[in-house]
Amino acid sequence: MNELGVPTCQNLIGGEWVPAASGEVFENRNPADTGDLIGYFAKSSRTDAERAVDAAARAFEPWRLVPAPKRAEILFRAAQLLVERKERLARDMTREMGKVLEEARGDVQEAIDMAFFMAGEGRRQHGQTAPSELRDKFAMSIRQPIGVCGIITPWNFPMAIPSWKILPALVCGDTVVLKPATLTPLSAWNFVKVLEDAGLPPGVLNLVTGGGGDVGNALLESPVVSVVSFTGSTEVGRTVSTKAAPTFKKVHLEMGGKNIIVVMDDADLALAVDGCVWGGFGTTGQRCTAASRVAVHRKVYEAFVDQYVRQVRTLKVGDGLDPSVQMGPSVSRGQVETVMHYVGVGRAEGATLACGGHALDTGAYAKGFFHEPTVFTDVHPQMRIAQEEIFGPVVSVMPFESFEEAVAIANGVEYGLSASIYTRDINLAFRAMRDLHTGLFYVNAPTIGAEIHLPFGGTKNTGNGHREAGEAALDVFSEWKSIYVDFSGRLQRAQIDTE
Ligand code: UN1
Repeated sequence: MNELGVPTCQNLIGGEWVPAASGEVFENRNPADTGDLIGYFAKSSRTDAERAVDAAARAFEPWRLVPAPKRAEILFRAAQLLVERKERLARDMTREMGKVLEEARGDVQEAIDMAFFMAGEGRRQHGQTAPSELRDKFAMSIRQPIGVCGIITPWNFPMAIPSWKILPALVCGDTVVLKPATLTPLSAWNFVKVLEDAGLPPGVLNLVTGGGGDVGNALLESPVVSVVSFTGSTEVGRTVSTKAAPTFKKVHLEMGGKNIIVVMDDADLALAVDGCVWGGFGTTGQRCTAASRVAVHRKVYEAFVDQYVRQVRTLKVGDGLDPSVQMGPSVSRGQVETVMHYVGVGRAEGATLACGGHALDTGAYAKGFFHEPTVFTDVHPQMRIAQEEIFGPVVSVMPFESFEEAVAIANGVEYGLSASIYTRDINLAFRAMRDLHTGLFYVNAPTIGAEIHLPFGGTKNTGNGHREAGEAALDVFSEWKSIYVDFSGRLQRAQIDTE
């Protein structure tokens, strides 16, 4: 804490809170008011990352031998501490990331849910037993921990996403080095502190704050790190994949989205409008799952657009700590500039700017990264605003004539995270469930709001085949071992001896 009450938050390496080896720090500022300096964080380098990897490697042997139900007891305690600290952690999150307080509480709640769920896995982590093809022989499979996990997390869910990755790793018996997004180190720090206070042994979880170029690369290139789990853009994901390839580590990637809500002509229109507003502008559109595309049946297109735009115009933009505000700032200047850039692209492509379209930078907005909620209508599915992930408060609305055309539009992007249909026709709903090429699908609900106990992830350029959350997360953080026990007392040869 300096004389102005601004704290300095350090790395956690091998159970010690330490500054960066270089002694350097970076600032964390509030995106709603850049005059608000939240704290200084360790600006780490490769040296710090390597020390953290060493600490995690040393902690692995004793940790993997702790019985899983005992490891889980620490997770249960962490869940309880998160419940106790929820309000403070949510306020810290809104202050550093900008999402409205109600949503920041939801983000902490997601970490709480994951802590209880993964603690439960301490007494499950079920394997299989199977009959052997030979007499007097037993066959089974068990999950084994893998080793050191390098975890690289984004700023949009600054506590939920670290929890999705760290908690399954810990319950599986792995040790962790966490590199959180440079824009949101405080929520990561708060989460790591909870786990330390819950009694995690030194070195089992290490925190190294700083840039991806230094810290991230050290994790990706380290031969000691066995698993890398990354959430972020498809572009960075490709680099992660390439850098991790020479050491054959397991790589779990969770990347971009261009999610769609399909509104059929028989939909409950008011319900669909509510869903599209929440799906498109919740978290200021900064969710991988955001409904950045809306396709509407021509028969109800005009009525939908009219109600949708009217409702979007009423959204109150401002500081997420103000309870009357519905949409906070973008997380950074770079992010709001991306939004402004795409508004220009949409105009140039000939889409109709139905509302919004401007950055907000006067009066109460002057010191933050605010932008109006923006809707483009009459968008063609091939336009860049309908193809590329913007990660901001911009939604593209497109008309279609038939269900088949809607499916083609929905699938006609490089991403495959989430999709939704609003319809009362059960047959269409089931066809859409089957035919839309995404990892998440909703009926009569928006594309956001996945719950933690089902697999989370996407197809195509959204992911690389893995899933996080739910039991599926265990597959990322553990390895199968198949075990055969022959109790016949004689040599039996599989595939050869038939008696
Ligand atoms: C993300 O945007 O990266 O399903 C995660 C949802 C949230 C998680 C989003 N539970 O929208």
